[in-house]
Amino acid sequence: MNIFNEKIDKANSICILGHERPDGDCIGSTLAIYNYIINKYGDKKIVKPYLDFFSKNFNILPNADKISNDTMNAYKFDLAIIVDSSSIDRLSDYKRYFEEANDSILIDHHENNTIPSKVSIVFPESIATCEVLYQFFEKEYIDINVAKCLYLGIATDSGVFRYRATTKKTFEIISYLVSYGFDFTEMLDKIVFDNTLNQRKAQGIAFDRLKLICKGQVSFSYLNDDDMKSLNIDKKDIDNIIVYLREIENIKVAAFAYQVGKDIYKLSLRSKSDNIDVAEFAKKHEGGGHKLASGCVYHGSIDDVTFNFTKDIGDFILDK
Ligand SMILES: [Mn+2]
Repeated sequence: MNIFNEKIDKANSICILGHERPDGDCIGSTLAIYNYIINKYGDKKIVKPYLDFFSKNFNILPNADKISNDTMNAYKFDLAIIVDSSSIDRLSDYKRYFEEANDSILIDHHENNTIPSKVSIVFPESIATCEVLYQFFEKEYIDINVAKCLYLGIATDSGVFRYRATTKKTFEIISYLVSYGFDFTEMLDKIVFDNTLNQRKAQGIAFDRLKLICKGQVSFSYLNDDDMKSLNIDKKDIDNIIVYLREIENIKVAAFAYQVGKDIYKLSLRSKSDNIDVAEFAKKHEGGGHKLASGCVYHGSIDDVTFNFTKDIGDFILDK
């Protein structure tokens, strides 16, 4: 029995925690573990997954309705399993469940993970936490429900199997998972590709304002509070805009600003060049993230933000 299964075996009560604003890999990992434990132990253990609110599109995943956003449960769990989270702050209000648990195990793929878990399983070369998890699951307890969750996590974190960290091993795992015979096309459409009409309209506004700055090396656009109010959408509805801003020829960096308060904008950043580490840039501007994907904060009107960001990112990529 590997350490992951040993920890689960010993614990009578288990909470599963992920990062704030959970993405497909985070939700997929959380539910894969939940379904796996249920398959293996039935109702013999208390298992509680906790995550922030997420898009209702994920509700097609098996047992998504078991995920709670209660941050006030006074219960102390035997074991906290943390997935896909690189630092303690990213656990947001659920970190107390981790801190109060007797034991903990972290499963992740973020390099330089700083979570002080009793056991840490971090494989930075893996495209997704779900890819790491697959290697620790006992095959006989993987069923179609677990397979769907693992598939979704790997598909979303790999940009549907196109990012560089997608490997032969990724496809071997996927080949095994699809053998369970679920409709992955429908799942990808519902969770990854389908947009609401107003999401498409928001993208339209962002495309309309899209410009190339820094001599064509950086794409930039924004949405403000009024845009989001008029379309009745919020932050999670505009997550994917940065993906489209990245898909422009000859750019090195894509940037998308969205208003989060009076004179405050958050910027999502994507690098298309291995030489440009946007996490390094973000750290100088109240943010952080990965080398190729990060986020930061700018203050002022959108004209101030545009002006200052153009100057800062221009200086940053100058010698790269
Ligand atoms: Mn991930």
